[in-house]
Amino acid sequence: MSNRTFTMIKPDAMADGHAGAILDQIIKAGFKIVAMKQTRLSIEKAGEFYAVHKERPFFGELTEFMSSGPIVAAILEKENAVADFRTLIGATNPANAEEGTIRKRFARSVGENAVHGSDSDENAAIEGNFFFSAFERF
Ligand code: DAT
Ligand code: MG
Repeated sequence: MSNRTFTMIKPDAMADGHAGAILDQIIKAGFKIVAMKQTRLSIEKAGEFYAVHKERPFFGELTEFMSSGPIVAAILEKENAVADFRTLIGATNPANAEEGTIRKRFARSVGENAVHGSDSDENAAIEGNFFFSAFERF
């Protein structure tokens, strides 16, 4: 069990002006920000990040959406980070997300669902390395 996870504030939440409120909720939940940047994914980079989903029917929609505007990428630290962060963000589809979760509060839809959260310690490390250099995530 690692103490780090990786998140993105997705283009919908950025465009809707929710970045500040989302970061506030993350910090108040006890996560420390290890590294953070605002950036933008090309459609190719979005495809690389979500390569595990490339055979899914929504892959084109997903990569188009994720490259449609700026995002905030961050590495977060907390005991039990991966599982606790998944609980904090709620279900993939905001319609099924618990009341008070980030996706329930801020997501538009299953496709435009406000935030990413890593699903395993291994992926948290891979995803953090995708955006941040060794020096940035020290
Ligand atoms: P999560 O982001 O909760 O880990 P996932 O890994 O299954 O969910 O899917 C990655 C992203 O793909 C998800 O955040 C939004 C998009 N997505 C998933 N299922 C979808 C669907 N049925 N229709 C459209 N987009 C979908
Ligand atoms: Mg996932």
